[in-house]
Amino acid sequence: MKKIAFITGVTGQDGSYLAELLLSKKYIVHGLLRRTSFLNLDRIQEIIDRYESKGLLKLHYIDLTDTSSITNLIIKYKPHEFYNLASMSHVGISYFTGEATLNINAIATYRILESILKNHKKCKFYQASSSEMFGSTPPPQNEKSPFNPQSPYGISKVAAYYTTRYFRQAHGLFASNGILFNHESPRRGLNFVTRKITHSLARILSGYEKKIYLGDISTRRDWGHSKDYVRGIWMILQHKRPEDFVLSTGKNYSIEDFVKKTFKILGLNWKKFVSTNNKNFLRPSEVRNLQGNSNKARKLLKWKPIYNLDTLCLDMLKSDLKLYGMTLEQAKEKAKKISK
Ligand code: NAP
Ligand code: F7E
Repeated sequence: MKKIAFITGVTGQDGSYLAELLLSKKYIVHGLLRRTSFLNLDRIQEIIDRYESKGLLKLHYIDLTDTSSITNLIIKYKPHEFYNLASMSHVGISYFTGEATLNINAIATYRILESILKNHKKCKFYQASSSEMFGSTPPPQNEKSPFNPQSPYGISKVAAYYTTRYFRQAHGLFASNGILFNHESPRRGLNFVTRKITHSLARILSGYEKKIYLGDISTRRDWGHSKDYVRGIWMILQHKRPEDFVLSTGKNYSIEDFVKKTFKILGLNWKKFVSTNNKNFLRPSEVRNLQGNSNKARKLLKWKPIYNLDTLCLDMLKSDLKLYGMTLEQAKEKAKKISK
């Protein structure tokens, strides 16, 4: 019998890669999405075209503030695995929408787990926890490091993390947290710093923009590739016991390092095109330094990332250049002209 997986956040970066991975492993995937005034299916259009008519991919509208919209689907389809990836995932925006962030990221996790407990206790549950929970705790951070969240987003993820542990410890659910450090890809949202840099650079070369306006570029992150991380997410639910795992590369770089690497690919002097400390992108409190220790996942799950920061940067830049009709070679030629 084919396994059935539910994915909230299937239209997002990780949800779309995870859906592809599970379909390649012969799962039946149910993508749970919210209603939007403008259909937002770009990241999953390819798998819709390939799998929906065969009944292997099914999409359902839900609302994370509406428990019965989720419960009805759990009762009807009895999933083997439930991946809770939906969230208000932008840390900077969470300072302006704290209450909604807690509702969607934390309370919805409680709603889903309570529904699983009442209706389908055998279902395994994955919670998309985040390195933002460590906040100001100095690196390296692992599963035992204390949480010191610095934003409504971080607070919401800590609450969801403990909710997941509570349903595991008190009620015996197979419920696991993946504590994932930053991971990016060509499918990353345009207002996260890495994608903003690669996408704006492609626009500069195409003549649509002159400069990239950034906030604090001295903060440091441990960046991996989403494709590597969704493989780890799946492995976490295949482990023999429900447990919490950090997924990270173990390397850390500043935002400035990411800018330099990206501009270097095209031989451009970044200082001419980047303006920093723009107040629109400064946060009331910052997470300054994240570097994960993922030894537990590497040992118990045999997970390890394939991409490093250079291959990640190149993948993202090439994809954004392609959006503007350019190959890497053509972009290098344009770069020579604009740097004169
Ligand atoms: P993403 O690209 O921003 O995707 C978020 C998904 O959540 C989208 O499908 C979005 O739907 C959905 N969503 C947001 N608000 C919702 C609501 N009110 N109701 C229903 N769906 C809603 O994020 P991601 O990078 O794939 O991250 C996946 C998960 O991992 C998130 O929970 C994130 O917080 C967590 N995480 C991410 C990272 C990272 O570095 N990427 C690291 C650690 C943890 P729309 O498409 O309609 O907006
Ligand atoms: O910021 C600085 C910013 O928004 C990274 C989410 O996936 O990872 C992500 O959260 C750093 C911060 O990601 C700009 O202040 C400078 O120090 O790309 P980001 P994030 O906040 O680390 C964690 C693990 C998650 O769980 C989240 O869901 O870059 N920065 N200038 C900027 N950031 C943005 N967005 N835009 C700027 O112009």
